[in-house]
Amino acid sequence: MRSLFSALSSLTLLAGSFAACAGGPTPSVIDGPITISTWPFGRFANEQAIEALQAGKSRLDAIELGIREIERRSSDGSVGLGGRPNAAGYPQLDACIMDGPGHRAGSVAGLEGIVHPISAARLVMEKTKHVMLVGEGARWFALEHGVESVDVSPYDAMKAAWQQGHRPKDPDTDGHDTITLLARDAEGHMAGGCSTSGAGGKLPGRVGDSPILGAALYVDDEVGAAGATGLGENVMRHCASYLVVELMRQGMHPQAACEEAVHRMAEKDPRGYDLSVSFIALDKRGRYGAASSSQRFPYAVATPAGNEVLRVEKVAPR
Ligand code: SD4
Repeated sequence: MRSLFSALSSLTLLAGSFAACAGGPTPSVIDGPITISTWPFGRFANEQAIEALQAGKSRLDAIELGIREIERRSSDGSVGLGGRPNAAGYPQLDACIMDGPGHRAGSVAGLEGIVHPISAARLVMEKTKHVMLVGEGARWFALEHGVESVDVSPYDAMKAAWQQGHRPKDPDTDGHDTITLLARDAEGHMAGGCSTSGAGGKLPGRVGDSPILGAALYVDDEVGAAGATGLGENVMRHCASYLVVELMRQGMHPQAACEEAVHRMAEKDPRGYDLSVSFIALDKRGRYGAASSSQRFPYAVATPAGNEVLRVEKVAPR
């Protein structure tokens, strides 16, 4: 039984990689766990997540463990405390998590000095009657619940210097690389999460798309899940992940839904396709896809049979 599943999963991954290279849709997928995540480093998140699902852990554990791995590595430069600092020189982190069954969600924004924002977001979902906490309140809540933290007193000096006009000369407003991770468990239920230090050089207090449900992440247990990475200001104005999921609800393959979302956004925006947004999507049947407005976009897909980085070319204007 297991070997049949593995064989079919391999075929699925092979087909997926062919389809992603060719820009065409992936075929139907058999039952079983599958995870998909943004950027090449997403494979490290997938590794943790798929292992967790195979070990019988919950889909939320899989999402949290997968994203914690990227927050822990903090090496790609825009997730976790090692991520890109804001214009005042210190990191403010955003994260969210969403579970298909029960349509539950939790989110944190502008979080300072917390090592694992995704864990704080999950705690908001599971321990409060709220969906989103921001800034000092979010930090206090995370500390109260024992989420690993660092001293933020050095941030005060940075904030003070910034208020006095000593600003970093060249904020990196272009740098970004958020982790968004989507999963379907062996029972066919969906979950997702997202974590970032946000766009480099953002103004202190700026909140991007990553902690906003419907923007950088949306999960509907009847349909599937979608997530985003890229310039949050563009993603959030279009409720883009919600749009991708709704397009899948109307019958579109995840690949087609991601591409259609890019077209819709570009056709409304004076900047056209120069939006710096990328999407991943996974439907209830295990089919997946990705699309990007303005660059070749790598993403990672894993099943128990394998974990690989696929690439899609940027969407061509229609
Ligand atoms: C933001 N969407 O804060 C995030 C950044 C990002 O890939 O996704 N980078 O705008």
